[in-house]
Amino acid sequence: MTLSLLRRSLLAATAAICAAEAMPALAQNKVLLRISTPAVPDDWHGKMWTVFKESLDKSAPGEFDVQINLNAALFKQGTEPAAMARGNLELSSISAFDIAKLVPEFSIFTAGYIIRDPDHQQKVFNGPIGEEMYKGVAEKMDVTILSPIYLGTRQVNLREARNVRTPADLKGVKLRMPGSKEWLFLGEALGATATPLAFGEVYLGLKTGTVDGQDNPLPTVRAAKFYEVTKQLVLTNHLVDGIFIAISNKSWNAMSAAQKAKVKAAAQAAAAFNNENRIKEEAQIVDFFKQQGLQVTTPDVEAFRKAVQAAYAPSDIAKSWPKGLLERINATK
Ligand code: KDO
Repeated sequence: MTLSLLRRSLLAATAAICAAEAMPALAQNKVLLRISTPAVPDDWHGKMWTVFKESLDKSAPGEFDVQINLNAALFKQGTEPAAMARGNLELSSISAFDIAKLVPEFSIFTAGYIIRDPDHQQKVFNGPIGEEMYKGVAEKMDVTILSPIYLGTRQVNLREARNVRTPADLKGVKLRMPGSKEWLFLGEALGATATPLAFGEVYLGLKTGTVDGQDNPLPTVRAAKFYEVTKQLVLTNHLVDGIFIAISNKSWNAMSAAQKAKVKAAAQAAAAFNNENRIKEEAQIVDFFKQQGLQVTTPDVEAFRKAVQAAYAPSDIAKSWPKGLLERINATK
């Protein structure tokens, strides 16, 4: 081999090594955003993560590695905050119930018949009350809330149809609730026997009769196909439910101001997508269930409201609510 040929092949080999090393380096430089949620792919808060990813792909091409894990494929429902604190997860949509475990005053948003409707919810969380409450969340949970999400208005969904006018009519009904004390309290306040079960087990629980019913917003009853294994929807409207797109502070604090702005905008785009579609679907979804052969009944909602409020008022849960917060929430217009 001549000297110049040798030099050329050496140069080529060096270039190849550099390129090979540069590739993983580039991948490593991408900000990893692992998402875990129990949401099913057909539900709006499952689909919204694609909107989040697409928004970032557009605003910051090649900067973020967004990995979406639905169906609780990465972490079990309710364990996401701990995973974020350990540094094993960057993003999730956490519930008021998840937050209340570490930030007890947040339990005010787990109580039935407090938030009036989706508009009230957005005004509360996007205004001064939200700002104050999110500060407590950041301090105690080491996560930053990027946007509230309207999960929908929760209704009771029963395996066998029965005449339900008041909470007394749910006596003895094994009502599946997610597994935490605030959820179980809500189920009992509705007059039922609250039975804890993870979201992913509800379909089978209803099918086999381990539980007599469950509660969820109607778009979720459709997306998770609970209507296939139940016969009745009781429109209790007991909880205008919210979840919150949250990011671990470890990940958030490592980002530049420009990256933070893009991630926040992506979360807001995802929220807008979810909220618009969910509200639209809720307005016309009852017909779908009727076509599926379900009975859709309206109980005495005032009787439910009174019973639920009477259950919370003297409870330990309500003891953690800051003085005047309930009145401020009620006064938010
Ligand atoms: C549920 O388990 O019933 C629930 O609706 C609770 C919510 O907080 C949220 O975890 C939701 O499930 C999942 O995202 C699945 O839709």
